[in-house]
Amino acid sequence: MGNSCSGRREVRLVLIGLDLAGKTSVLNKLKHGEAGSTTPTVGFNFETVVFKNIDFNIWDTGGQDKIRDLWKHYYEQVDGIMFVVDSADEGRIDEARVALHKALHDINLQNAFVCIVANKRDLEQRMSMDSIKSGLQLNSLPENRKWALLEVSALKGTGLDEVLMWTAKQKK
Ligand SMILES: Nc1nc2c(ncn2[C@@H]2O[C@H](COP(=O)(O)OP(=O)(O)OP(=O)(O)O)[C@@H](O)[C@H]2O)c(=O)[nH]1
Ligand SMILES: [Mg+2]
Repeated sequence: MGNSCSGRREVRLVLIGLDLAGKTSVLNKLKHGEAGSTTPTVGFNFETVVFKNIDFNIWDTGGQDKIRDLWKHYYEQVDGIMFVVDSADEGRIDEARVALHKALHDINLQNAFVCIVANKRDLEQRMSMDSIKSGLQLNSLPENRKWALLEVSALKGTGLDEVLMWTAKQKK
């Protein structure tokens, strides 16, 4: 209500994905224009990123195996998730798939949209987008799930505007 009165829109998002995927780097790049140097996230980070007059309220979680269980505490309060994948980590694409599908089965994410963010596209050893799509079994997502697979580089900043614009479109 407050949003419509002030003419401002809000999109609430949570960044999830395996450790080292680049979640914090994505958030840093969006907020500060630099991916910067990061350390593994243990608690969480929160930033409001303003883009095209929309407030993107973004939580960044830790992806290490032992703390992935914490992701679910954010699900109830978000409109959608950004699942970040390291495009160059073919060895862990199966692990990423399991984590993604587990999240999407959570009761609190049944109406959430999911933006799968293929990060580190600047790296030469990146997987093809088709391999990522099949590795994550995105074709098996149910018809009613709003999803997109988008390529970015948090390091270079490429593709990030498209990610924000896509999420804003789903919120409408
Ligand atoms: N080449 C390249 N490296 C990146 C990119 N994004 C992140 N990295 C590197 O990947 C490593 C992990 O980045 P983080 O942002 O800390 O990863 P994270 O997903 O937040 O990791 P956790 O907090 O442990 O879950 C760091 O060394 C980053 O510099 C990218 O777009 N390109
Ligand atoms: Mg992090």
